[in-house]
Amino acid sequence: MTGRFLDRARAEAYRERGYLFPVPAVSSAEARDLRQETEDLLGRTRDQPHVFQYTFNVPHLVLPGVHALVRDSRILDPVESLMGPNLLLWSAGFFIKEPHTTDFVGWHQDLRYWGLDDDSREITAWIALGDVTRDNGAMRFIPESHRHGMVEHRDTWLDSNQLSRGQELAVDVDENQAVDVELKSGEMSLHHGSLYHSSPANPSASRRIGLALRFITPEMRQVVGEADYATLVRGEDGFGHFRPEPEPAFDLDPAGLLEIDAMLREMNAYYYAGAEEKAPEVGARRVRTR
Ligand SMILES: O=C(O)CCC(=O)C(=O)O
Repeated sequence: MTGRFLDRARAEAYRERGYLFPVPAVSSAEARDLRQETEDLLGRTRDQPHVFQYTFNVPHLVLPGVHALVRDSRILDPVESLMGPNLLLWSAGFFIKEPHTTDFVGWHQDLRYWGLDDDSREITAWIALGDVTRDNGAMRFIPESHRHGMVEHRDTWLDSNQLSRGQELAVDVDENQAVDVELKSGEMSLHHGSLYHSSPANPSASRRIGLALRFITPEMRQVVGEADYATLVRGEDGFGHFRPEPEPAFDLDPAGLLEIDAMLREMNAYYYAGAEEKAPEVGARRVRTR
C-alpha cells in the first residue's frame, strides 16, 4: 500500500497502548498557516460570542483550512489503517491554552459524554499547530488504560478545567505511568476513545494550539441525543445513522450558521445529559470544549 498507511508494527503499537505518536500530518509551514488563519478568525470574532463558538466547536464548517484538512489523506490514511476504509468526521475542535494561564484538561475518557455506542469505532487525531512540549501543556496519556472500558467520572464545573462539565475520572490515576505527548508543529497523535488522558496548564510564554479531529465509522450510533451529525470523509456510509453536516457556501455564510446552531443544540443534549447544571445557551460567551 502506498500513502501514509501505518505499517503493522505501528498499528499494533496503537492497539496495545491505546495511542500512537508522533505521526507526521502536515508540514510545519502548513501548520503555521493554519494557526495564523485560526488566530486571525478568533481575534476578529472575540467580541461576537456566537461566531467565536463556531470557530471553536465546528471549525471544519467555518474555516477553509480546516475544511480541507479533515479530508486530507495524510490524516485519513493512518486513521484508515486502524479503522478501515469508511470514515466519518464526527467532530472537530480546538484546544487552546493561552500563555501563562492555569487552564488544564482533567483526566478523562473522551467517549464518556458523547452518547456514542461503541468505543472501538472512534479515534482522535490531535494535530499540533506549533511545537507542543511538557512546558506548554502537552497532553498526557496513560498507556493501556483504554482496556479498562468506560469508568466513572464526576463533574467539577471548575472554570479552569476546559472540559464541558469540568469532568474528571472518579478512579485513581497513577500519574507515574503517564507519557507526555510532545509533538513538533504539524505532527499529530492518535488516541483511543477510552484512553485516560489529560493536560496540565501552560505556564510558558507561548500559546499552545491543538486541533482535535474525531473520526468514527458509520456503524456507530448516537444513543443519548435525539439526533447527531457527521461528515463522510472517506469511503461509504451504508448506515445513515448520522445527518449530514451543513456546508456553508463561504466562510461564515449566515445561511449555514442557522443550521449549525441547530446542530450545536443537539450536541448540548448529549454533552450535558444527566448534568446538574444546564448546558450553556448556544452562542454563550463561555467556550468549553469536550
Ligand atoms: O488539548 C488538550 O489539552 C486536551 C485534548 C483532549 O482531551 C482530546 O483531544 O481528547
